[in-house]
Parts: sequence; structure tokens; C-alpha cells
Amino acid sequence: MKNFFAVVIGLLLLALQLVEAGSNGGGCKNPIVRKEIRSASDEERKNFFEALQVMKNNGVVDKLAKIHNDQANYVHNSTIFLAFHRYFVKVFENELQKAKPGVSALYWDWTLDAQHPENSILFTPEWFGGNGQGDDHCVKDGIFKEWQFTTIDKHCLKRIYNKGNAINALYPYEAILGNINNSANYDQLTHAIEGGCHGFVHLGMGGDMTEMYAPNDITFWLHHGMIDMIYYQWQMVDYETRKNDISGKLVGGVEEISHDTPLPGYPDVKVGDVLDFKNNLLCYVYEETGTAKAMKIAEEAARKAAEYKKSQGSGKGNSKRDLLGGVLGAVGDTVGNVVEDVGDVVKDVGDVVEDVVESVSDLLDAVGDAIKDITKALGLEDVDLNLLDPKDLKLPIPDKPCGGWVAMTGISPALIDEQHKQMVQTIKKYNSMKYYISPSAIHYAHRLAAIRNATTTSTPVVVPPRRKCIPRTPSPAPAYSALPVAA
Ligand SMILES: [Cu+2]
Repeated sequence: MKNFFAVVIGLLLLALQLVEAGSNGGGCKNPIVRKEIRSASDEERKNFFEALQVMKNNGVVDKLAKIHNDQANYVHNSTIFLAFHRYFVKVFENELQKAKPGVSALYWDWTLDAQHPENSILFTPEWFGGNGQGDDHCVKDGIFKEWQFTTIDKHCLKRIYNKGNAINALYPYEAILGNINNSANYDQLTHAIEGGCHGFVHLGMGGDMTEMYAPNDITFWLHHGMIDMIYYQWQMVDYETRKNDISGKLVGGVEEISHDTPLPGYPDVKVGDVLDFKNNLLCYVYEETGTAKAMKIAEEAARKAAEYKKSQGSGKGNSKRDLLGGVLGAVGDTVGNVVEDVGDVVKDVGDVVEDVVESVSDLLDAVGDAIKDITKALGLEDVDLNLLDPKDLKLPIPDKPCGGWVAMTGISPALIDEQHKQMVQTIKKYNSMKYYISPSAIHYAHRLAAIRNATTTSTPVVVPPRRKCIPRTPSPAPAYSALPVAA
């Protein structure tokens, strides 16, 4: 009898394990939570920075930059872009945890800085420092200002903002949502992102970020955390269908990607291993910054406000009725109680007028509450929109990416133009909504308040705007089968 129960309990435990395994593809019970760097606590950021210093000291930072540089031709301008970089960020995260247990990868939601990226808190002396200075464009502030790199040669960290002291506007979340909604499969998404929002960040910062050893700049990892989160958000729209979805051509445009395709630089890892973020190997989730939620609130508020204004302004009947209500109201005060019928009419019209008045206060409330709600969704304290230059209430149109960079990546200029066109259309659509306020604008108002109250400021350096792109030779497109086997 004792044995019988032992067997039953054993079978039950086995069944439970199978259910567990079947529901999440393995034992990913406590996924790592990846946060936006500004949402992380001071303690979490401190640990992250300390882990990075350990990784710099033991050569890991340089090793990862070299891997990216060596595999560059196989992992860009190819459908493998998102899959490879997903795993690459995971490798980085594993190294962080080896350096300091409990540290996870963080990401940078640059959509919040889309309007004026150079004013982001990330580029302050207390964080990653700003633009490069002097003839060699070395970054001379920030916590890692002393670092020297070894890939390809010995050098300081370089940044050369693409607009002199400023960075070309980045994709706002409105345009990212467009990418997510318009991509029916993995292949479409990966190309939309690689030649779109991804390139703008590299190109905007310049220096090491526009080289294939970009991981020298720690912001590379935060940027690719964001890129991976966009992929994650796209998968979450229909997780069951999209968790292992893969399609498209590898570099060279001949071979089709499959779950068995080995990852460049990591021949033991297959593409099929790095798609589902809930599997054993990856096992993480993202804590989102609330941009998607904030946008929904902003859109709804704008729609309501516009609807109300339209009914009030263009509907001539309405304003006549309002006028009539006003007149009858005044008359009604005196004669209403004399002639009962007229009194009733006055009462009816008065109700209509009251409705309208109520709508006005509703409108004010709606817009006021919406701003509060958007701010809350973004996890910010109250913001003062009066700090904004009125033009910053709208989203700027980012300039087209630089031709030299386009050549280096090997991505088709026609595809990059198409991505840019779509993004411009999306931004114009939102800018045409009179009462729409982008989460980017709200966040920028918040940032401006912080800049105003800052006790430390970096010495402004005058850098002439770069008008021309550095000419680049297009990368040769190797056949994927020529993939070198890593040592
Ligand atoms: Cu890359």
C-alpha cells in the first residue's frame, strides 16, 4: 500500500512537471525582468555599472565588440538580424551576472528622447557622457570616460553626433507601433527595424556606434535591449503564433533561414533556440515604460476633444440652438412661469445648453486628466507642458539616414527610403491630430524640468554640424555557407 501511494505521488509529480514543461517550453519559472535604465532603482543601476567595470577589466567588453565586428557581415542586412542580436544581448546579460550575480540587462527606451536625443539623461556626466570632444572626438565625461578599447585598434570611446551638438530626431513610439502593426511576419519586422529605427540611433550618436565594433559603447547594449523589446512586443501581440516564427533570406539572399541555422560566432546555438524569450536559454520578460499605454490615452483624449470641437464649431444647428437657449433662457426667467408651455420649452433648451456647458468642463477635465494619465502611464511626476517650446508639442520629422552608413550596412537604399517614408507618414498623421500630445513630448517636458533644476551641467562644447556622411565602401555580401567556424 505504501509503495502504491509512492508510485501515485511519483506519477502526479511527473505529470505536474510535464504540464509545466508543456506550458512554457521548459523550466523558465522565474524569468529575468529587464527594466528601462531610468526605471531601474539607483541600486540596480549602480550594480549594472559595477558589473560593466568588472567586464571591462576582465576583457569581456572588448571580446564582445570583437565578436560583433567579426560576424558583422553575417548578422546584418539579413533576416537573422533580430534573432542574432536577441541572443547577443543574452550573452551580454549572462556576462553581467557572472560579473555580479543578480544584475540583468537594461534597455534604453529612446522613443522617450526621440525629439532631442542629445538632451537625454543617458548622455550626462553621471551616466554615459555626451558628445566626443576635440579632433579625436573622444568622450571625455561619463562614468566610463577612462576606458580604452582594443577592437580594431587601441582607441578611446568616440562619439560624433550627426547634427553637431545635436542628434537627429529618433523614431517616436508612434512609428514603432506602426512597425509592430504593419509586420505580418518575423521577416517583415526584422527588416523594418534594422533599416529603420535601429539605424537612427547608431547613426545619430556616431563614432564607435557607427562602426561594427559598436558594442564598445555601452549604450549599444541598451539600444539593442530596446530593439529586442520591440521584437518582444511584436511577439506578444500573438504569442502562440509568433513565439517561434521565423522566415526570410540569410545574407547573400540565397539561403532561407530555418530553426536549424547556426548562429554566427556561436555555432552550437541554433536560430530555433533564440526565438522564444520564455524558453530555458533566454527566460526573460521586459518591464515596459508605458509608452504604448500613454499613446492610447493620448489618442483617446485627442479623439474626444476633436469630436467635441467639431460638434460645437461646424454644427451650425448646435450654435443656433445654443443661442436660442440663451435667449429663451433669459426670457424664460421672466415669462417662463407665466406661460407653462413656454416654460417647458425653456427648460428643455436650458438642459441642452447645460449639456454643452457640461461638455466644455468635461473637455477640460478630459484633456487635463489625460495629461495626468499619460504622465502617470510613463511613470513620471507631474509635468509642466509650458516648459516646452510650442513646436515640441508636435513630433519632429527625422532627416533621412546618411548615405555612407547605408552603404556600409549593405542594406538596400530603396528599403531604407521606404522605411523613412512610412515613418514620416505616421508622424504626420499624429501631428495632424490637433489635440494629440505624444508621450515623447510629455517626457521631454519632464526632462527639461530636470535640466533646469540640475546642479551640475556639462561644459558645452561647440562642434560644427557634420554636413556630409563619411564615405563607406559597401560591405561584401558573403554566402551564409561561408560562415567561419568560431574557434
Ligand atoms: Cu549589430
